[in-house]
Amino acid sequence: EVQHAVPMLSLDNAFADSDIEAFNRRVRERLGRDAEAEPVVYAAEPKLDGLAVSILYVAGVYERAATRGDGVTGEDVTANVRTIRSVPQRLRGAAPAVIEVRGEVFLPLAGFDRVNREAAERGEKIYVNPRNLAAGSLRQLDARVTASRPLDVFFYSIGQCEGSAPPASQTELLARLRSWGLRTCPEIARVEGVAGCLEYYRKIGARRAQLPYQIDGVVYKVDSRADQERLGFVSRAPRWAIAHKFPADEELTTLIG
Ligand code: I6G
Repeated sequence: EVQHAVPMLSLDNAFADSDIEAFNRRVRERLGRDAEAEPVVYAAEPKLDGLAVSILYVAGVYERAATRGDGVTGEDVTANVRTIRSVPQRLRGAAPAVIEVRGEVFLPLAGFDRVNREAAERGEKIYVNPRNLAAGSLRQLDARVTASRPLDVFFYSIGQCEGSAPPASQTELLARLRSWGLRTCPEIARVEGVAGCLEYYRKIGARRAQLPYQIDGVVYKVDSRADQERLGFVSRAPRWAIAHKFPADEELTTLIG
């Protein structure tokens, strides 16, 4: 077990456009920003269907990795996450003395197909979806099995941070993560107001089937960290972010018997 020094929160979910309109209205009211002339700027990115992890670097060196668990206590997955090729053993440049970076571990679709094909050839059980395979891979007792799975990771936030002032916005945070050699999602965009959020949702939704990984929605975060701090949190979710989910996939099937 690992106690998270800074809790790993969850996000509130939204399904309808009207939920996003209500979210944006609450944000504007709390920030006292009523004027249409001054839309709230959001950082938008796809919500990957993977597993949230938190990785601790001390003096820039990989120290420990944990799953989200219940947000307060996670599971130690240090040996397994170390085998993911896009997780650096050492951060580039001037990393803070202590930094916890958080993101989503996932299995790209091409890797999922390959692992399942090989499992089928050996007569082993196949996995229902990439998320299950990613979760199973992180829980392996033998890290060599994890290493054989083509896992990847995109980072999107930080937890504990000592020895450096936090960035002034989500956009700057993502740029800083990249400067340390950590991968972020290439689809990230800065959008304005509810119209910008909904346009982003439609564009990503239209490309969903072509993306090389599974996503189940998009996330909008108030970009300014000062505004995030003014908005704060309710129970275990930030008031300054929301997950806009896609409807569940539907397929037709023929009933044979
Ligand atoms: O579950 C999440 C998925 C994606 C997140 C998240 C995210 O950002 C792109 N960000 C935060 C701050 C949290 N959960 C709590």
